[in-house]
Amino acid sequence: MIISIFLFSIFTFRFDLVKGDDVRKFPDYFKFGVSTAAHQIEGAWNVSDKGENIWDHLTHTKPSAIADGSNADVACDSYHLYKRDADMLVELGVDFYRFSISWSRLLPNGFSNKVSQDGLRYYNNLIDELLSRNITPFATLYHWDLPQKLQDLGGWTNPIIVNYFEDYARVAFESFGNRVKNWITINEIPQICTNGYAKDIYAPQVMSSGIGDYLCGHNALLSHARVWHLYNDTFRPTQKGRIGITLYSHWAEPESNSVEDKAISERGMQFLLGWQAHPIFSSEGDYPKVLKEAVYNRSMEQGYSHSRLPVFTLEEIKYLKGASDFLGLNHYTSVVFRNDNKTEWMSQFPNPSKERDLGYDSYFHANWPPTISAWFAVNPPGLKHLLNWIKNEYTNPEVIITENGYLTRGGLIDVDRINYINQNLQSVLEAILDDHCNVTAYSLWSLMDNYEWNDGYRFCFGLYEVDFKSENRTRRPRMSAYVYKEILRTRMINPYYLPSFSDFQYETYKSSASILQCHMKIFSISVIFLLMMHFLF
Ligand code: GBH
Repeated sequence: MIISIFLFSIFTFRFDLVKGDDVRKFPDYFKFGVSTAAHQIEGAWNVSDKGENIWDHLTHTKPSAIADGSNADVACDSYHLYKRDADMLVELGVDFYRFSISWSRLLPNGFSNKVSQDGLRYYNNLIDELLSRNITPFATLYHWDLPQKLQDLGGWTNPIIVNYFEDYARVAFESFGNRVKNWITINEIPQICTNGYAKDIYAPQVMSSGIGDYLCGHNALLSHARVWHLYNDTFRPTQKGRIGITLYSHWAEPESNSVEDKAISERGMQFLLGWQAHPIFSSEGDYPKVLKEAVYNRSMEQGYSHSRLPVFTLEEIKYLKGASDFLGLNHYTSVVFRNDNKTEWMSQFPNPSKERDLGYDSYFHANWPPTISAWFAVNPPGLKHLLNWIKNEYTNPEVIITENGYLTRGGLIDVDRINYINQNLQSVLEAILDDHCNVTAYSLWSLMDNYEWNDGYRFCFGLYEVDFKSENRTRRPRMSAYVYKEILRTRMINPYYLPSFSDFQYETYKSSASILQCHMKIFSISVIFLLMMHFLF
C-alpha cells in the first residue's frame, strides 16, 4: 500500500519539467492575444440605426442556410457586454484584443455620407475600455459582414467596391486611428470569395464558381492595397500605426518525400496561399505563375475568350507589391493533395471551379486526429512547415498569427483544446527559435464561443464558454483559459500544466455539473489505481 501511494504521488506530481537553462521561451517582443469578429459576437443587429449586412440578410431570409437555423441577432451580446469581455481579457492577461468593426454599424447605408453616432459611440467605448485596461486594440475592418446595400450592387465582384471600402476605412482611421495603432484590412479572401461567391455556403451565396470567386479575390486584393496606401500616405505620418491583411491557409503536406509529391504540395500552396499572398508579398508581384497558367489554359479549353482569373495591370502589380506591413495568418489544419484526379471526387465541384483548376483531390492524413468538423484535422507540425514556407517564399516577412484555435461541442473541461494550443504554440516556438521565422504575435480564436457562421452555435471555439440560453449570455472560463493564461504568464509551454483545482473550481464549481463529473472521474480513477497498485505489490 505504501509503495502504491508512493507510485501514485509520483504519477500525479506536477513537477516542472521545463526548468533549467534550456528553457524555451517566447522572445520578449512576442505578443499574445485573442480574436473575435463583430458579427459573431456583437448581436444588437438592428439597434439604433445599424444597417443590414449580408449575414443578417441571409439568416433572416433563409435560415436553412445555417446548420441550426440560428442567426446572430443577439449572439454574445457584446454590444452590451463589452465590459465583461474586457474583464476576460484582463483575466487571461493578453497583450492585445483582435476584434472587428461592423461596416454597417458605423456606416448604416454602407456609404460614408452617413456615419452612425451610435456606431461611433460603441467602438469608442470599446477602444477606450481596452486602453484603460492596458490592452492593445487590434482592429479588423472587414470580417465578412458586408452592408447589404453594397451587395445589392454586386458586393466584392463589383470593382467599385474599392472606392467604397476606402471611404469606410477613412472614416475608421479618422474616428479611431488616434487610439488604434494596429489594423487589419480584410480577413481571409478564400472564405469571403470561395464560400461567398462560388458556393452556397457563406453570404451572399452567389454561385459563380470559377469566375465570381476569382473576381472577388481580385477586387479584395485591390481594396486592401487601396486602404494600405491610404493609411500609408495619409494617416501613418500622424497616427504612426501599422496595417496589414489577414490571409487564410492550410498547410499542404506532401504525400511523401518524393520529388513529384513535393511538387504537388508546392503547386497546392500556390493555389491556396499564393493566390492571396503572391501579389503583395513576393518580390515579383502578381498572381503565382502556376495559377495564372492553369486558369488561363483551362479557360481557353472551356471556350472563354480570356482567363477567368482577372489580370492585373503593370501599375496594379506595382501598387500591390509590398502593400502590407505584416502578413496576418489564420491557420487551423493541414491537407494532403493528390494528383489522382478521380472523377467522383471532382464531380462534387462545379465546372468551372478553383478546385478543378487545381485538379487535385485532397484528404487528411490518417495520423492526424479528426475533430468534430469535416474541414478540420489536427496536425500541429503543419503550422511550422507553413511558417517556413512563408519565410522562404516571401523573404521572411513579419507574420502575425491572427487566428488559430480548436472547436468542441462545449463543456468546460477541454483537454483537446489544451493539447491543440500547446502543440500549435510549440510549433510556432520552434519556427521562431530554430528556423528564425519572423513571427511576432499569436492570437487565439476565440476569446469566447460565438456565432460560427453557417455552423450556427453548434461548435464552440471559445476559451470562455457562453451560455446562449441565458439572458445575460453568461461567460465562464474553460480549463483552456487557465492554460493559455499560464502560457502568457510564463511565456513558455508546459504540456504538463493543468490548472490547480482551486483556480478552476472557484469559477466553475457552483454553476457547472461537468466539473463535478470531472472530480468524480478523477476520484474513481484514483481509487482504481490505488487498488491496482495494492494488488500488484
Ligand atoms: C476562421 O476561418 C474565421 O475567420 C472565423 O470567423 C471563424 O469563426 C473561424 O475560422 C472558425 O471556423 O468552408 O465549407 O468548410 C477559418 C476558415 C472557416 C474554414 C469555416 C472552414 C468551414 C465551412 N474556416 N470553414 S467550409
